[in-house]
Amino acid sequence: MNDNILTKLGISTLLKKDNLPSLYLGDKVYYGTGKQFFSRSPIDFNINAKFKKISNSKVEKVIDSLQDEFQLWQEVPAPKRGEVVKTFSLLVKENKRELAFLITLESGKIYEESLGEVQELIDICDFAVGLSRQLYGLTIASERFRHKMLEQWHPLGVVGIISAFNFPIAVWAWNAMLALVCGNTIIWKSSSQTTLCAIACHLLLQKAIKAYPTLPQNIFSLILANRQTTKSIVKNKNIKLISATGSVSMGKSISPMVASRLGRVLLELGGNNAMIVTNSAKLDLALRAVVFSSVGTSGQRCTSLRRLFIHKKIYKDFISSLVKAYECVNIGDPFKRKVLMGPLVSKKAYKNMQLTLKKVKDQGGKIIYGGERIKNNVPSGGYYVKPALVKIKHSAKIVQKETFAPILYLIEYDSFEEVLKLHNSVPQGLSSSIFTQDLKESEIFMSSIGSDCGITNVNIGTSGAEIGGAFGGEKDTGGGRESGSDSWKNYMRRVTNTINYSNEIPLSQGINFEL
Ligand code: UN1
Repeated sequence: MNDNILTKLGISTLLKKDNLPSLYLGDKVYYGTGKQFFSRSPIDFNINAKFKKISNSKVEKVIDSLQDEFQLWQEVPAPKRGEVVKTFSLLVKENKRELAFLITLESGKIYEESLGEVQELIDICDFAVGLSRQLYGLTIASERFRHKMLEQWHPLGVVGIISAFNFPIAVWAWNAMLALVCGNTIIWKSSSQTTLCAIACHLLLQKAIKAYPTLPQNIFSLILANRQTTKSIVKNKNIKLISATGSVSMGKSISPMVASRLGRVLLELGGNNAMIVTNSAKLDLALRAVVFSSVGTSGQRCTSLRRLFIHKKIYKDFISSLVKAYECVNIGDPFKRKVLMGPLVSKKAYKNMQLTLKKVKDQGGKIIYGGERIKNNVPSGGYYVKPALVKIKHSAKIVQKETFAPILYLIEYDSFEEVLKLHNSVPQGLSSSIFTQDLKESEIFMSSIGSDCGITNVNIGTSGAEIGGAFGGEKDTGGGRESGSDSWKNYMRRVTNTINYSNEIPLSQGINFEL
């Protein structure tokens, strides 16, 4: 590991006997004393960081103090809160390469994509800074004489953010930067795979708030924890909103816990994203979009392309171009220039991929390219695979499932009506795309009778969304929306006010209630 980078980011000074703190609140750090856990780099399986489990009582205390600090932070004017985000963003810009290094080291995504991820964080900061002057409500016409109705948006309280390994800092920032300008305090449970990324961001954020010594200082905390500790966070009544990114099963397990205490959840769960390549599509563009969407981040984005519907007139030719393109994908050390695909995140991810490919065969599918592990010309220890192309019937059970790996199902279609039905027939509903030059097809695809996903693209791939739009999806994807548009409303509570400036006290609905 590059020690200079850890020193520059202030992480080295925290290392105590090979142990890093598991809990952070503002400037304070707490070392765990329980079971030890490690994070390993997917590149070569070397250990990056070691931690010990922190006690639940410590975590509860931190949440209590976030609750106290919230009382102060909510009163700081929103544009002032935005200034803290602006300062943080400048610090991130200064450390862009260092943060990208940590992302690649801990997630295994290629360095170029990691730079893109840091940029995504910077972009959402810009968005949040602008937003800090635009937290507006409506005024509503009252039915009563000389009455006024209006809506205000107030801060919520402590917000809990659970983030995944594949976007260790950008997806956290989608939530955290909005939650902060909205006046909330934050507890962040980062993926235990990407702990150094999380510590680095926490320390930069801490540096940013320190630049404003008169403002409350302990408004964000970070916890590096296992499942047990996560549960205790999710169940804590002081946390007003839990925003979680991860698998469908994770969402299904935490959602009832939050519901049982009538808290709020914002879920961004799995996708089973599809693209339709019609016979009018510009095939060279479609091909490039398919490759980035299916192979980018080693097929480990929630927006990764998993199902590809190809019109029967172009099916054969398109597939042979696709195989050729896949053959050109350089797989290996994600730090190396020209490498387009790094390793899978873990042995478990590799095993899942192989299990899925076995099921593919059992269910009548045929692997026409890739799927196997590569051991030559790649760092030893990591799980490097060739991305797989699979011919299979859409009715095969395995196609309904999201496997977080580079496996692309190829399905031939004939009629547009038929393909739309197939497209929507899976349990998940995150991202979708169509390549067509036919206006009617693209309009239908985007309409209410078209794709049932939260993200519906025309002539671009399924992955790589910009921060300006609301991000999220329907059905098993969880229904949450994060990032742009009016997603900020998730992090605030709405208040309806009715004001009487008349000399009477009329009741609504014309009710007469004279004494
Ligand atoms: C994710 O994989 O959880 O749209 C998020 C994209 C990225 C974000 C992915 N901007 O692919």
